Amino acid sequence: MKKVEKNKNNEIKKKKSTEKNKKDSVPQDNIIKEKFKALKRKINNFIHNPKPYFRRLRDIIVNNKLFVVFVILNVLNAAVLRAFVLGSHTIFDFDTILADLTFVLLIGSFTHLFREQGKFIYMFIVTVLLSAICVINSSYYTFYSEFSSISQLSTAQFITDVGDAVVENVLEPKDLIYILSPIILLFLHYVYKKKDYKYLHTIRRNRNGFIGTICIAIGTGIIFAFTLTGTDISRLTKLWMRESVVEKYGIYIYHVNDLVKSLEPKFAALFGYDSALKEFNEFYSDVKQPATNEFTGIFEGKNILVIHGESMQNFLIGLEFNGQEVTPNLNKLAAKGMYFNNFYSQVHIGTSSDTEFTLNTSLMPASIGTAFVDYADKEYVSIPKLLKEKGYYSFAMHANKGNFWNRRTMHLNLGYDHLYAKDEFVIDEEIGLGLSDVSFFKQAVQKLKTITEEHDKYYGTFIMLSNHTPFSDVEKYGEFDVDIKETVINPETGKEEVISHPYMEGTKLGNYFKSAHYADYALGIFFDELEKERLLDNTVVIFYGDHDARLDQSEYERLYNYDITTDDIKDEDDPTYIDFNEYEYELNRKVPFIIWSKDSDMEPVTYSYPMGMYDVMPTLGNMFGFYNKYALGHDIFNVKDDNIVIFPTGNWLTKDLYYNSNKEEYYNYTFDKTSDTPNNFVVSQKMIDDNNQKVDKILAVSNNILVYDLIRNSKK
Ligand code: GP9
Ligand code: MN
Repeated sequence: MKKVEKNKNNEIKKKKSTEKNKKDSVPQDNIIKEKFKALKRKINNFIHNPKPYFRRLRDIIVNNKLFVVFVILNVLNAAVLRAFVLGSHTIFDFDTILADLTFVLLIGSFTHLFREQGKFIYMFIVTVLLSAICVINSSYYTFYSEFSSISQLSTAQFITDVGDAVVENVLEPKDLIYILSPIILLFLHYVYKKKDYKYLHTIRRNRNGFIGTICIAIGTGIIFAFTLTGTDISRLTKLWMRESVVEKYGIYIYHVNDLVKSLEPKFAALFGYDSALKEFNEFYSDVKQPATNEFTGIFEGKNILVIHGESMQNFLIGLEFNGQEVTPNLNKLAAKGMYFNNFYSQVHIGTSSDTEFTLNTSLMPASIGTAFVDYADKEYVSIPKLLKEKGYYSFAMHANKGNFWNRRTMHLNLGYDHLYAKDEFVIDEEIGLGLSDVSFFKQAVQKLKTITEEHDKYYGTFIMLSNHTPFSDVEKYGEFDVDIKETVINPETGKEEVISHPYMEGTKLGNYFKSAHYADYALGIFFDELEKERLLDNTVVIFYGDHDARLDQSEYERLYNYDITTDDIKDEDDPTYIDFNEYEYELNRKVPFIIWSKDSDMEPVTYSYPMGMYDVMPTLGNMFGFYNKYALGHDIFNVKDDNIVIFPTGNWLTKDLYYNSNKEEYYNYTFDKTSDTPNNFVVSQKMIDDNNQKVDKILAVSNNILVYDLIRNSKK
């Protein structure tokens, strides 16, 4: 059977080649004219009698069964991912389905160029890869509220280090449904194969199939292109709002685009450098050192002790269970210092390292990759460098490996004199990712004693570790009850007894409270030891939460809507039901920022100015007497309520609204949710447009500093 077919093919081939020779003798433009005529005839025929064409289409579909299944499965996977991550309404987004279809058809078209089983193998490999993209993004989004990026390949080592955290905290059954696609494809391959080979249309290479599929893809691509707005195109090119790129273009095109963008830094010197430098020079041309204020120079010459509070969110402050504070020591610090309760960490995928970067440079995190890993060789103006000019010794202590987040290299580049990492600590008690915070702080104080003997002034950062997701080392955190205890009179005995309502015990959020309580306990020990060693004298303590705990929005439902009378979640119709919507969730990700000095006569004040990590450097600069011209944030005491906090996603926040640039909508977060008066807060479109422009500019200038090394290169 096979042999006969082969002979037939040879005959066909021969025939074709003689036809080709004939054609070669005809002038070229005549051939084109003929082809046009034929096409016109076909279109006319189609208009007057479309039936045979539809019949033909049906035949093509039937004869390409497995290819059709391949296309449907991969388009479906992308739609399911959107539905899970961006909301069920996105599953039927016709434009995005077209985009996915275009991509799958394009990549699938090569199937026709393979022979026999090669066709199936190609489709299978593509499906495995595309499903893997869905699995990775599904779980990655849960963890980082962001789509993954190819640039994270360079940060993969850190992801493996926190790997257990990812698996335990993130990988859920919903992340694995995409694996069904390759399984279905494999199954159908065997089912169809048993019957005949028709499912592959032909076992030969099929050039027409290849060209035909590409033509269909071009058709769907053109229809999709008609749905694009200017904003859609700009988002694709800038890639700061990955979410909106996925929502419009689908996960596959997003990843192709991301791949291209990831390669961009490598070609930076070749493309766009001149315009980036021009924009940079214009942006900084009229930047002047800001005016002085009541805080100018108040801490000049004092030691700076910075505490990097791993995953410490602001809502922990003041939170109690059964009259017990979750963070009593932090509460005390907030009560006696300058406490900023509307402060955001502005991190991107570099989490801890992004916070350290933004705090020390007042620049935004990298839009692709991370500053600490991918841009560690660029020049930055930083707190340690500026303090060095004033005679300070700068160091950081962290009981994790020194190369985690590339700290060893990047800290040096930022001007730190020394990183006391894991190798300089005795690992005598482990919690979560490594050395317990209690042991870390005890050992750190001893090191600090030596440092103060050897150096006049210091800027030291103490990076905590224990309160890191997945918060599962519960038995090591010590006792802290997160269920509700109630004292009742037993009707039978008439005696008082304590009953327990199942509130947060056993939940991820409940475990986070226990973990945070432990970290706070460690902080208490740190302060006691510092005091004992008289290391708080002439010293300013700065505390910040480095980013949120990366817990799912759904985790908060029980916290805010638990009904003690029914031991269940309140009904949404209940008047006391708290709508912890996506905006409340975003706002709740804020972290505490506290400045306190034992020997300052400053009044303790709580400030609610909108403030971001990028405002820390200018604010401290004013207090300690250093200035960074390239800072993108502001001294908070100069801008106060007029500040804007921008996020790497392009979202931003002002004193009363949070703007989601993907959805192009704002949320007024200052309205009184308990009042009956509707929230009729209105802002002008001009204000939104102006802020969007400002945010775009700041993100572009910041990212270009990293990509094109503009601080260094602008001096040339
Ligand atoms: C690792 C620690 C945690 O050393 O700082 O990093 P994170 O996972 O929070 O970015
Ligand atoms: Mn962190």
